[in-house]
Order: sequence, then structure tokens, then C-alpha cells
Amino acid sequence: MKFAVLADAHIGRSIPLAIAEHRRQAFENAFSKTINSIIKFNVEYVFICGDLFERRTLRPKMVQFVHDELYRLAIELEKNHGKKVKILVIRGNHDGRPESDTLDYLKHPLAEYLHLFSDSDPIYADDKITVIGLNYHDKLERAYNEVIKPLIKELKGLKIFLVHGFIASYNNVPPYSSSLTLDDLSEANFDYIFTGHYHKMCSPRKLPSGGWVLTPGSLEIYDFAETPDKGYYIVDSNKQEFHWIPIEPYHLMKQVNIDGDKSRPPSWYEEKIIEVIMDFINELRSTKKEGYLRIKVRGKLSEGWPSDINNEYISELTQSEPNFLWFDIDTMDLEIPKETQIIKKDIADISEYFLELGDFTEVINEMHLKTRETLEEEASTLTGLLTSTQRIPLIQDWLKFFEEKKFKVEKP
Ligand SMILES: [Mn+2]
Repeated sequence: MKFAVLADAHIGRSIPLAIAEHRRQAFENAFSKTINSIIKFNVEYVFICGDLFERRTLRPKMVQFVHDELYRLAIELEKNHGKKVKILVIRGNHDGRPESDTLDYLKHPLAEYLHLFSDSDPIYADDKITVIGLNYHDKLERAYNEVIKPLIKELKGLKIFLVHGFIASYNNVPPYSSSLTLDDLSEANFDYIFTGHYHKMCSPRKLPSGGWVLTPGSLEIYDFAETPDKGYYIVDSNKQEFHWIPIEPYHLMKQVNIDGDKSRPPSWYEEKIIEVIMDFINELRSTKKEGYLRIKVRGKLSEGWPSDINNEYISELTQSEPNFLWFDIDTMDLEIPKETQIIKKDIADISEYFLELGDFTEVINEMHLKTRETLEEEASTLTGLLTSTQRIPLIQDWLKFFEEKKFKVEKP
């Protein structure tokens, strides 16, 4: 008997919002590609281990899309292999909550091919298999002990457990996250444990009990922290064979880190950024794909501000490449030198820069002095900046002066 095991399709995800349409398209594309691939195999069951949807940014037409794709999956499998198929789905943390579950939209009295697990009834059984489906729970261990453990003894036939949650020492579990242990799962005597929530594919692991645990990973690149190795599993239960089928990401999505080895001027970081962008453009060209890039700049500046990294040429470069959809340069971790943070006391009379403004130069001078005084008296010793409340009186003064002054507009 063959199964398809997939998870974390995240249909509707549109982050980063600046490229929302492209992102939605990527997740839809991954789902359709996966279905095109599954229908070539003679599978009798399809397991979807949570996060089919991303509820927060979902659009109604995408619910229709998923409904239609699942129908296509069932129809095509039956047409190709002459067997009725069952698609079993658990709820992930992104699908919503029991009271507002996106999966409810898929329910249809005629959709016999579809089984959605409910919190009150986590068992599916037919003459071939018994499946326990555990929807997402914040406290996974507690839910497992309270809901799943008491059911285990009753199970007959091939026993399968679906869960949307981490498995310790199988998945690389983030700190402070709830997880199940391999010992717990081994005790339960399942033949197969299929898991979602962990987005990176993990190789099949045989438990001491003889059962197998399997994490297929997500179908598309979820965020800039993820790598492009995406796909799903085909399982052959007779031969105990597992094939992970890669699904190629629709776009190039990549994060590149630039680390200053020592204090460097803004121009040094600028050059490095340009190098990274050129490499990415070459990659876009050789793969003929569209893509988006995040550059994280870390280290120390020897002078100036992060804003001294000149964006003009960088923007020009990215705009010259039609497949370059979006980029983001993150300089939050770039340390500013002490000299920049301290307001220099010997700043010359700044009015000379504003001579063209006539007598308004006086006002500028006055405001400059006032701002410097406020900074000296009230600025944070840590950042050298004022809080927004401290800035308000200064801004109000500026507004007053601007409103009083009527700048002459010369007609062209
Ligand atoms: Mn997920």
C-alpha cells in the first residue's frame, strides 16, 4: 500500500507583504505541483499534517482553489489507478483555532474522499488502517497524554499517528517549544508517525518498536531563514520504502549575511552589498527565475551612519534586472561608532549652509541650538537620542515656524 505524506502548504501566505501576490502564487504553485506529482503514484491515502492554510493572510478564492485541487487529486488518482483515495487532514497552528478553523470551509457532504480530524473525535478507521490525528495544541505533551494515550490500546490494523508538532531528537526543536519524545512514541507502538510543523525535511527514523517517524517539511520556502530543499514523501508500506520527492521552489528566495571582520567604513559595506547583489543577479539569470533577496549586514562601522551606505546605485542595479522582484537590506545589527553618537560641540555655524533661504536662516540657527541643548540635557546616554515625547515640543516649534513663513514659489 502506498501513501503520500505532506505538510505545511501554507496556502495564502503573503509575507513579505511588499511582494504579497508573488508569495501567494509561490505557495499555490507548490501545492499544484505536489498534486501533479502525487497522481503519478498509485497511492491510496494522502496525509496532510497541518498548516494547509495560512489563515491570517488568506483570500476566499484560495479556499476555492484548495477545494478544487483536492477534488482533482481524488478524481485523478481514481482515474489513473482505479482505486478510491482518502485524503486525511489535521489542523495546524496556521489553519486557525477550533472555533474558527479554515479547514471547515473544505467540508462538503459529497466529499467522501476527505476526512478532517476534529478535536472531539481524533480517530479514523477503515478495514485497512487506523489513524489518530492530533490537531495543533500549544501544550503538545499534555494533549498527547490526555487525548491520545488512552486511545492507543484500542487500535487495530496498520496504526498511523498524525501530529502537527515537534519531535525531540528527531526535529531540531527550537528552545522553549513543546515537543513529543521518541520514547513516548515508541511506547505507543504506531507503525507510522507523520508530522508537520517542522519545516525542514527529516530522513525516516526507525523506532525501537519497529515503527517509523517521518517529517516531510514544508512545500515552499516559508521565510528567509529557510533553505530551498522542499518536498513531500511517498511511502510504500509493503516494502517499507520511503521516497522524498523534491518540489522546486517557484522563486529564488535567499538571505545573505555580510559580516564586517573589523571596523569598516560605510563604503566597505556598500561594496560588499553590491557584490552580493551582482551574484544574485547572475543566479537569477542562470536559473531564469524571479527572486527576492534579504541582505543582513552585521559588524561595526568605523565612521558615519548605516544610512551613509548609498542606496542609489544598489537600487539602480536591482531595477535593471526585471526578475529581481524585491530586496531588503537589514542594518539593525550594524554597530555605530561612539564618535558618531556624540554630538560634536565644535560644530560650526550651520546657517552658512542655508544662506539661500534668506532670513529663515536665523530660525534654522535658533532651532539647531535649541535641539542641541535638548540633546545635551535629555538624550539617552545609551543611544544619544531623544524619546518621541521629548521630540514633540521641538517638532511643534518647527511646524509653527514653517507655518508663519511663506516661502515664495517661483513660477517656471
Ligand atoms: Mn507551518
